[in-house]
Amino acid sequence: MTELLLATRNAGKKREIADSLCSGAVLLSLLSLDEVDAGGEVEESGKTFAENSRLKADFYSRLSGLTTLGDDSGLEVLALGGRPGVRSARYAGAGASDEMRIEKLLAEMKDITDRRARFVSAVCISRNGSPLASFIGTVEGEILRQKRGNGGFGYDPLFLYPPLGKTFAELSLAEKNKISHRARALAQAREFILNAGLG
Ligand code: ITT
Repeated sequence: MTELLLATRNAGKKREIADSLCSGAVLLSLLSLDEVDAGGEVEESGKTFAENSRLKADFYSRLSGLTTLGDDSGLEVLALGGRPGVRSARYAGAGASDEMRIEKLLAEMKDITDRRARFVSAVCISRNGSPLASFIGTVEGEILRQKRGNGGFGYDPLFLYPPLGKTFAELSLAEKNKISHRARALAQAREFILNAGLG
C-alpha cells in the first residue's frame, strides 16, 4: 500500500484529511509528522495559501523521502480585506489558542455589519522536494457574533454556513467533509491520487 505523509501538526486537519482521502477506491497508508521523524520544521514564509502548502509538502517530502500532502488554509473576512488569511494560525500571536483567536476576531469585528467570509484550503502533493499537483477549495459563509457548537476546530464555532443554517462546529465530521473548503480541495486530490496510481 502506498504511504502518504500528512505534513501537518494540526489534529483537526489530520482527522478531516484522513476521513476525506481514505474512502472508496483510494488505498493509502497515512502517516503523520508525529510518526515520521522528519527532522526539521518548515518556515511558512509564503504570501499565499498555495505557496505555503507547497513549502510544507516540498520540505517534508524531501526530509522524509515519502510522498507528502501539505494543507495550508485559513479564514478570509471580506470587510477585513481578506485577513486573517495566511496568518490565520498566527492571528493572535505565537502560542495563542483557538479561543484567543476567536475572541480577537469578535473584538475586531464588533462594529462591522458586513459579516461575509470564506475558508480557503490549498493542498499540495510533493515527492522528493518537488510538487506533483496542487489544488484549491473554498467555502463561503458568515461570521457570527458569538460561538455556536463544539465540533471541528479553529474558527469553526464562528463560521455560519447559510445553506444549512449551522456553524461548521455544529456539523459532524462527515457533514463538514461534504462541503468544506478542505473537502473540496481533497476531492480533487483524491481524483489525482487515483488517476496517478498513487493509491
Ligand atoms: P499545520 O501548519 O501544521 O498544518 P496550522 O494550524 O498551523 O497547522 P495553517 O498554517 O494552515 O495550519 O493555519 C490554518 C489555521 O486556519 C488553523 O490553525 C485555523 O485557525 C484556521 N483554519 C483552517 N482550516 C480551518 C477549518 O476547517 N476550520 C476552522 N479553522 C480553520
